[in-house]
Amino acid sequence: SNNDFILPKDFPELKNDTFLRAARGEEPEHVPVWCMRQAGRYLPEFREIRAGKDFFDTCRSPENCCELTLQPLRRFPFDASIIFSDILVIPQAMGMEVQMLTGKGPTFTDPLKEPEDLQRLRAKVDVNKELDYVFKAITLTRHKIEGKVPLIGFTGAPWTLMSYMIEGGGSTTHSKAKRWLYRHPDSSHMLLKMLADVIVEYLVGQVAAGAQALQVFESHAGILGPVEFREFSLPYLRDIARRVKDRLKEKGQDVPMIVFAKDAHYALEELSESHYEVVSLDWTIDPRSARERTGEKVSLQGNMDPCALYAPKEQISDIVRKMLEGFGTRGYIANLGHGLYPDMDPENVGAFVDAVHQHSKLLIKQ
Ligand code: 1CP
Repeated sequence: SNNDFILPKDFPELKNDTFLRAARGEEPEHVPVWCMRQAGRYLPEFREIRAGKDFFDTCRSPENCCELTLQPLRRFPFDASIIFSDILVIPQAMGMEVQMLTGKGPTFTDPLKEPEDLQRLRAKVDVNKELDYVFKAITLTRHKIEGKVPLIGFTGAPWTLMSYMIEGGGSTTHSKAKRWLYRHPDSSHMLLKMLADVIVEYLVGQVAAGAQALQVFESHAGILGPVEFREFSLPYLRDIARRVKDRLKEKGQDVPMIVFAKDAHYALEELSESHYEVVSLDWTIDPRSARERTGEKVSLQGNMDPCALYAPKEQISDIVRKMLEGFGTRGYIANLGHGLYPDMDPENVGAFVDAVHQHSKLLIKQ
C-alpha cells in the first residue's frame, strides 16, 4: 500500500500554516493566497519540462509532478501548493483511454454512449494499484517542499467526470452528458455512485500519501440548473465529504476539504452546508453577498476574475483590495475564480500575490 512508501511522520515540519488556519475559519497574520493552475503553461519553466512529453506520461512520473508543483513556489510567495496531476486520471483508472491532444485538450478514445457501456468500466477499482503514481508524487512532493507551504490534493467531482466520460472531451453544451440525466436517470446515478466510490478511496489515499488539504472540482456545475444540480451533483459532493471525513477520523486524521462548484451560485447556501470547510467561488459572485449567504458556516476561497490579471499592476492591486474588503480577512483564502490561462504574464501573477499579502496585513492591523 502507499502507506509503506514513506511514513508520514518523516515529513518536514510545516513553516507556513496560514492557508490551513484560514481554512479552519481563523484570521492568520496575512490572508493566504494560491492560484488554481499555478503550475501551468504561463511559466516558461513549465513549458520546458512539458515539451515533447505526453501529458499523462508526465502525470505518471512522480519526479515530473514534483518539479512542476514546486516551480511556482520558487517564483512567488504562494501560501499553498497543489499537486500537479489531472482530474481525468480517475476515468483512466476505471479503464477508459484518454489522450491529451495539443490544441484539442483531453480526448477519450471510446466515450460512453449508452447505459450498456457502463459494463466496460472496471467494477472494482484498486485505487492503490491504479493511482499509485499520484500517491508517490504526493509523498515525494511533500518531502521536497520542505514544509514551506501545505500541499493540496484534488479530484474531479462525479458529475464533472461523468460529463467528460460521455462527451469524450471538452464541450460547450454538454448535451450528450445532459441527455443521460434526462433520458437515463437511473444509469446516471449508477455511474455517479461508481465515481463517488473511487473518489473516496482516492482522496483518503492522497491524505495517507501526504496531502494536507483536499479540493473537489465540480467544474461543470454551471451547465446544470438548480434542480439538476440538487439531484445529480450535490448529493455526491456531500457523500464524498462525509465518507472521506469518516474514513480519515478512523485513522486519527483530519484535513480541511474545499468544494469548487463553478458557476453554482444558485446553490451557495447548500454548498455551505455540505461538510466542506471551504467553499471556493468563481468571479460571478459578489464577495459581500457570498458572506451574507454563507454566514459563519464556512471559509470562502476565490474569486478574482483570472482575466483581471491582464490589467495593469496598479489596477490589480485595487481589485484585490476591494475583494479583501468584501470577503473580510477571517476564514478567507484568496485565489482566482478559475485557473490561470497560458498567455498570462507571470509578473502580474506576482503582483496579485503581493497585493493580497500587503493589503491584508494593513486590514488585519486596523
Ligand atoms: O500540456 C498541458 O500542460 C495541458 C494543460 C493542463 C494542465 C497544466 C491540463 C490539461 N491539465 C493540467 C493540470 C491540472 N489539471 C491541474 C494541476 C495543478 C494546478 O492547478 O496547478 C489541475 C488542478 C487540473 C484539474 C482539471 N483538469 C480540471 C478542474 C479544474 C478546472 O480547470 O476547472 C479540469 C476541468 C481538467 C480537465 C483538463 N485538463 C487539461 C485541460 C485543457 C482540461 C480542460 C479541457 C476542457 O474541458 O476543455
